[in-house]
Amino acid sequence: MVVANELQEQAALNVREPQPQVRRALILVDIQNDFCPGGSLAVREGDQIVPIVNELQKRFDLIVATKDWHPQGHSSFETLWPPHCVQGTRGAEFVPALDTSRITRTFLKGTDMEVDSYSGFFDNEHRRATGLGDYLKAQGVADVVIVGLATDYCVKYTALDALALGFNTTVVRDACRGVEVNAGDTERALAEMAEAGAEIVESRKLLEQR
Ligand code: VGL
Ligand code: ZN
Repeated sequence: MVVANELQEQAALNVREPQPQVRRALILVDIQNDFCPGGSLAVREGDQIVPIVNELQKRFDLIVATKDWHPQGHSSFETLWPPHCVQGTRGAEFVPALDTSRITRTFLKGTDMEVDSYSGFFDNEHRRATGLGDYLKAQGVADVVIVGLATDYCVKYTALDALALGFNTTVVRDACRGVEVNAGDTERALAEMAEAGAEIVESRKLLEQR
């Protein structure tokens, strides 16, 4: 039968389709002006990760980024945080020193007025996906390496969701900094990520590999 033959041919073609080669991705979490010294929600030494992140990027074939991207008057500004990363403002832009030339996709989060989004994958109520998970899976990614701001919020929740989605997850400790609303939050966040299955490494370990 013509139709069946066509289906078989189609199936055979699909089998021969090249699989995506990229297996490992670097995720840059919220490396934005407002999270760096001088910004409205400044993370101490937030800017110091940038040279390390730029060096790490050279070791990756696939680099993606997230941006905290809030509408004006976002609900989190009334409760937890000062206004920050408002869409279209300078504070929401990537830090100028960050090499952005090889970022293939940027995923925006925190765009819903009422629901915040710390993770780069889902909002805090896990109602909406940003598309990051599907994108990485479509690229054949199995391993993710996470860097950025802030260790105790967006890096942490991005790492926990990455693990839940089945990615082998590494967090580069010295390529992240925490907000430390309470002293010790950063260390506790690292312990929590490790407990959930993330590997916590120093950048040196990745930069030494050839
Ligand atoms: C973040 C607090 C509020 C972060 C974002 O990127 O870690 N923290 N919005
Ligand atoms: Zn935010």
